[in-house]
Amino acid sequence: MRMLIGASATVLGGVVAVGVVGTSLAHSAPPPRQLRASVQGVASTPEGSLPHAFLTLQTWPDSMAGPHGKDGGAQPGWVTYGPTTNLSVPAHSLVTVTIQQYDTGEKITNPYFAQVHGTVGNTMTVDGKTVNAVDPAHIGHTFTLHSLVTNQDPLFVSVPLPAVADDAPALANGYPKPHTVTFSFITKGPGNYVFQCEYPCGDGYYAKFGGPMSTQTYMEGTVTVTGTAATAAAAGE
Ligand SMILES: [Cu+2]
Repeated sequence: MRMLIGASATVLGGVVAVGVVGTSLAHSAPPPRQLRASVQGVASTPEGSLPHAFLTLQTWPDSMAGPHGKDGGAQPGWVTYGPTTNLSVPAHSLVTVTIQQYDTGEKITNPYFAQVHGTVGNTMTVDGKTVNAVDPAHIGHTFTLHSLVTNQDPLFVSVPLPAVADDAPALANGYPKPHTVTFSFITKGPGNYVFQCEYPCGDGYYAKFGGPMSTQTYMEGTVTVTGTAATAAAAGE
């Protein structure tokens, strides 16, 4: 969203068909290193006592931070997830995700994605406050995790990441103070899943769903649910 919004955005905003869950995923080489959720003890959950795994991610307004290298790699102007989009979490576990959201934003096309879905309690926290939705007029990105069409256990989690104010001052790292979003979800069996952003943040591309929105390692990535709760707990991960 750091790139300027063109006049076309106003025109497109009202007419763009949304709901790109299931979109084909473009690939960009090479694949980044994998970030494995770290298991720290057990948590009591609505589904009983489960291993508790933690992940921390960021959403950046450009690619100068994150997985693409200090120079931003091939597309330094593209928005991106970080520190990688290749994620691994244990099966049959409670996974708590923290996302530091550094980007500005605007109105989300599909207000469904301004709501929290699929987390424990269908809530998340934003800067410490528990909510089940955020203002659809100020969305930076979403974290939307879903299954592919396979016979593995279904998993769907979607949380909105509120926009940072346009006039928020930059800190020493060149970025504004982020919003911190946390949420937890419970994994089922092992499988291969994908996540992507459902806020059209691909400025300069068709319907703003191209470019970083349709390229893995930017606004799309993979989530591998691995092993069983027993092995994850035994390994102390
Ligand atoms: Cu996005």
